[in-house]
Order: sequence, then C-alpha cells, then structure tokens
Amino acid sequence: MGSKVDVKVVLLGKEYSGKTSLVERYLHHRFNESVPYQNTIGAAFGANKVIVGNKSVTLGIWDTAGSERYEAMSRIYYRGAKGAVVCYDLTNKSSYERAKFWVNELKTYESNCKIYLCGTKLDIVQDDKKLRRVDYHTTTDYADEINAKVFETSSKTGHNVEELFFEVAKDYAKDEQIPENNSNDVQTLHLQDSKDKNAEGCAFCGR
Ligand SMILES: Nc1nc2c(ncn2[C@@H]2O[C@H](COP(=O)(O)OP(=O)(O)O)[C@@H](O)[C@H]2O)c(=O)[nH]1
Ligand SMILES: [Mg+2]
Repeated sequence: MGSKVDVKVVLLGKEYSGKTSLVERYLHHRFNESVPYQNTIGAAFGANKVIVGNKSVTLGIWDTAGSERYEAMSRIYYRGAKGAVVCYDLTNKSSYERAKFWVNELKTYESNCKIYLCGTKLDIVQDDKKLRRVDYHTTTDYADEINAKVFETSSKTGHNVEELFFEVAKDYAKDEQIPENNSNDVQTLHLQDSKDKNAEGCAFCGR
C-alpha cells in the first residue's frame, strides 16, 4: 500500500485550542466530549484524499502538541509544510495571541506555507455570544495583513470543518501541477506505530 502525500498540512496552536478535535472530526467524523482531555504528545499524523475538480490531492495532516514544552518539536513538524492551520479558541483571548506567535514563526521560517486561521469551538459562542473573546472582524483584518484565510469551525457540530480542509486542498491544486489520474492509497498512522509500517517517503517532511 502506498502512502504518498501531496501536501503537508500542519496544525499549530495553543494547547486546548481544539487541534486534535478538529483532526478527529475531519478524518474520523467524530467528536468525543466525554473523554478527559488528552494532551497530544509530540505529534500525530493522518491523511485524507480530497477530490478537487478532476484532480485528487492527498493531504497529510500533522496534529502537533500545543504546549510551550513541545515548541521546539512543533518547529520540526512544520518544516516543509505547504499549509498551516493555526488554531485558536474563540472563547480564549490568550489562544489568539498564541496564534499570532505561530504566524510569526511561519512567516520567518516557512514563508511559502499558506496560513489558515481557524477559530474553534464556534458552537459555544453561538450558544452564548457573551462567551466570545475573539472578534471575527479583528481576525479578518489581521488575516488580510498576513495574507491568510479565516475559518470559524465547530468540531462538535462539524460546521466549516470540511470546508476548511477543502480550501487547503483547492489552494494547493490551483498552484501545483497534479496529474489527473493521481491516486494514492492512504492510511492513517500514529507516530508510535510508524516503525511497524512500511511507509514510503519521509513521514516528517511529507516528501
Ligand atoms: N464545544 C466544543 N468543544 C470543543 C471543540 N473543539 C474542542 N473542544 C474541546 O476543547 C478541549 C481541547 O480540545 P483538543 O482538541 O484536545 O485541543 P488541543 O490541545 O489543541 O489538541 C477538549 O475538551 C474538547 O472536547 C468544539 O468545536 N466545540
Ligand atoms: Mg491535541
């Protein structure tokens, strides 16, 4: 089974900002609120094939640990990424400040990487507007400044999640020459299993 990835996408953001939930929703169509919070250690990898027009694009998605303790590791994970989904929690102002830190990192060290700002937990602020701590227009102004796109998502309801990753695939398909009959078998694997799998190419850089 091949596991070639066309485009490396990395999720960045403060811990508890909803990165793992976003990947779970997108790749496995589930949301598990009842499980106690699990801090992602290092990073986890999953892949998904997206059809854009008559092309097929395989996204390799890296979910990173958000805590400062793992900051140096996240730098390894975003290397070579073509897309970065920078997450912040719409109910938490400091997570938005942290998102700006990641944007600056990307601008400095991975300047070809497209940035997608992702405000998470939309369902919470839709249920109670008073809980919103990050204004939508502030974010879109900032996004214009840094040449990024903004999505507000809910991993609980699934709102805007497919749309976000479809946009990543679409932007990539627009910029790159992809053969029309490009088809890859993909599998989801986690780092701790990776030595058991015979993955082709480099799982770290997505090349
Ligand atoms: N209501 C709601 N809770 C969310 C959403 N996304 C994440 N959460 C919760 O926020 C917490 C942190 O999420 P997680 O995905 O583990 O964050 P990570 O540390 O960035 O990977 C968990 O308790 C999730 O259940 C969402 O869209 N809606
Ligand atoms: Mg996580």
